[in-house]
Amino acid sequence: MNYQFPKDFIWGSATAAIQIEGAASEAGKGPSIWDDYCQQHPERIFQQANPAIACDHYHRMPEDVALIQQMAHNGYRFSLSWPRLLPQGTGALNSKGVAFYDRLIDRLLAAGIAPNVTLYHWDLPLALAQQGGWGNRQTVDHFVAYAEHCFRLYGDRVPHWATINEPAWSILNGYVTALHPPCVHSYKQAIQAAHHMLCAHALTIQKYHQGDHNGQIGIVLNMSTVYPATQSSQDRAAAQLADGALNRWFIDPVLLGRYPEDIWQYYADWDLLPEHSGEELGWFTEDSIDFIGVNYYYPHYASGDATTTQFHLNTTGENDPQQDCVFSIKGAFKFVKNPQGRYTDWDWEIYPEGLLQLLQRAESYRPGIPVYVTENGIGLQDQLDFSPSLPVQQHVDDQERIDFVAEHLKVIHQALAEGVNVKGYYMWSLMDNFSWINGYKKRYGFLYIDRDNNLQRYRKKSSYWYQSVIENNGF
Ligand code: BGP
Repeated sequence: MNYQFPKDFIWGSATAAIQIEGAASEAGKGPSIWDDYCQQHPERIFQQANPAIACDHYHRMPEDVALIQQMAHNGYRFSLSWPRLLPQGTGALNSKGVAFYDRLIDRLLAAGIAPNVTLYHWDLPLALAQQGGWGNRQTVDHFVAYAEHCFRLYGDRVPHWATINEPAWSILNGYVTALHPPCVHSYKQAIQAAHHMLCAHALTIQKYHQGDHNGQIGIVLNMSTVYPATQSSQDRAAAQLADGALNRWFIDPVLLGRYPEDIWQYYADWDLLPEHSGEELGWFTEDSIDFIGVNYYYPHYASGDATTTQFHLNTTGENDPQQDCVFSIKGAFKFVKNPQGRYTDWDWEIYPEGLLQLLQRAESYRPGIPVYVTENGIGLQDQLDFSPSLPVQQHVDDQERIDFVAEHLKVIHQALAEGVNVKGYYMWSLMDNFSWINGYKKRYGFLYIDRDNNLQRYRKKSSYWYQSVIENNGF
């Protein structure tokens, strides 16, 4: 069968500033919470990697844009580094940071590549983190002021903006599992910080629309599908709770203008409701966002049999059952594996149908809303192979990535056929990058980054395949 896509479909890939830029303390950039965390706690990052150099994209940007162009992308999603633009998170702009993104946007546009810009992909300025970060109500105002700078500087050239990348995942790891900075274990603080993030989102959307810009603005959510582990009433209730806490608590305010009632009541019973949430809910108006970005990697299976609180992420890629991911909140829910599932070496299930259901869900929230798949990809242990018998296209043979992307594009095609307004696909990621606590071993890119040889870029087999998909607008 042939999978043809709409004529204006955006084909791209995605990155995030802290994961690729490097130049962490150069050219006036201030430290972010991640720079600091990796310096203070190298033992918590696989093989003690840190984002100080990352892919050195800050210095190699022209080469990288040329590669994106070679790969025929018509879109590219990246994030602005808040501490590169505002080293203290607030105050005076850093002119070198401003100029860097000016050059990047101009180069992309000159190459016919539409920028899709995320304002916040987790690199909170350290100065703000030290004042309480997202737990502090003032961070909301600082974020909105930062966003206004960005709209004024780049608003005339950027067609798509996203406020925040995956608020749920960022709050969950920062304040519940404590696997990401600020490494807090507190449901109360998690829900307060999430509320502040959502307020920052809502106020930023208002500012953008008041500014009468030509582009569109949305948010990027990781609406991971949650299934009950079994059909028992206990597991079904667990799935409802997990879906409410991880998905609906974020989607409902953004798309419906209110928090979900069942989870509101659950948090009220545990005295977890965020301060000021009543008066601020009016900010989440129903017509607030212009599009929704969805990131999808794998689904969840919830069980109600959660007798301990425990969290673990497989960061080694050893495919070792001892290393399996663990997520369990005592008395609430735990996630379990799908016994029939196909899993990557990092214990992430490959399940394209989950993406289909997620796209259908976005449509059911607001029929016709434009949806972009803003991230979808697979971490692999790709290898360079320069055997003379191999053509250049096969120096990194990542057939598994081709299969993964093709399977997911097929379900996007199906969603389109069902009438979901999917407007584009950004593969995660343009290049192998700093994969948070997984360090550099988990490779996601179309471009292989040779960390043993001056960060040389090599196109992987998947990048040639994806180029042909783009050139044919299908496969
Ligand atoms: C998403 C993040 C990305 C990216 C991806 C893969 O949640 O938005 O920044 O890193 O996950 O995750 P990881 O690198 O942890 O494997």
